Amino acid sequence: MTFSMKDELLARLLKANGEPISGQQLADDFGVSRTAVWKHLQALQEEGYTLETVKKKGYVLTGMPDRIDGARIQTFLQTKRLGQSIHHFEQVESTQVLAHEYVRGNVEDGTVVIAESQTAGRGRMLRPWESTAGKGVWMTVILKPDVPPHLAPQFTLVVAVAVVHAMKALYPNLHPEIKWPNDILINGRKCTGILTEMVAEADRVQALLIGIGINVNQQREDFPEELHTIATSMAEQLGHTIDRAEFVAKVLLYLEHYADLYVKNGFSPIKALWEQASGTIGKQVRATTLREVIEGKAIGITESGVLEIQTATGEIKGVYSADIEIQ
Ligand code: BT5
Repeated sequence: MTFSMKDELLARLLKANGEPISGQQLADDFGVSRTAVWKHLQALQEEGYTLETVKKKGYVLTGMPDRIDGARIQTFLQTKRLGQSIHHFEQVESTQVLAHEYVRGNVEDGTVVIAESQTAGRGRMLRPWESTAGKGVWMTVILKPDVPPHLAPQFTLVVAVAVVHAMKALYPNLHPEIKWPNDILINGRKCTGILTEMVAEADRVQALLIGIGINVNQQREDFPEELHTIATSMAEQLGHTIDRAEFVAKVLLYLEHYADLYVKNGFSPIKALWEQASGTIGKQVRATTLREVIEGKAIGITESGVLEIQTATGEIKGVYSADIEIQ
């Protein structure tokens, strides 16, 4: 674990579950002075955590801000690698940009960069990604799988399967569907976008930077006008807000599981799960690629994740990258 002292202290207070812990105890456990403990507790209070002092017994955590910092995620985390190092920020330009810097600094596999808000969140082809403060999951997961670069696009499909399964595991009433290749829709509206970027050598992936943007607790009025008819959030669909930290931990759990499954057993098991969760297969679609527009029925994906569309003439066309409209 590479968490800051403040995060570790917070994790400790969270785990105490309302039981007071003395300042001396904390100082001894962390091998620092009581003054140092006190300073970190002050910093936590400045971030919106509330602490009570129980006479002669110590500190109790009585309230938390709605944040997805490392310590809060850690209390729910069940992974071996993913999220063992979390870099949390109040506001960033884009977690993708920052993740590229971390990759240059050679961080460990599974490192997560996560922010409460992004000022220049981005989608594919540098399209803007709306990242309302404190309402979503805006994160980049750095993976270092031992695979050749041409397999990178398949990870987008692995991630989509993982997010759908995490949503269903915690909220069985949600019915998310994957729209090829990188969107998750609920009731026909976009709730999640995935952006897979890569740093690679000729024959080997050095790192995948998996950008995941999930609308979690926004209400209708939180979305800008232009997204009103196309976007939705989990809370809007469920009718109540959810604990973002718990949900992030679940996404990381499923992502670790399916990424490992993919590296070990190849694309077949993912393909089957993807097809089960897909809202694209069997539908009439219109695919806009950089070169052409293809209309027809989406009939499946290939072993390498390419979408197959059967046109009116019966011809089957493979689409590697496109924007899809479901008709
Ligand atoms: C995507 O692109 O869907 C990938 C989005 C990835 C965002 C994450 S957040 C963490 C990480 N850091 C980043 O800077 N990015 C990643 P694309 O398929 O190109 O879709 C972009 C389109 O989705 C936009 O043109 C809008 O129409 C729409 N859109 C923008 N923000 C949205 C939102 N919050 N919810 C739903 N739709 C949105």
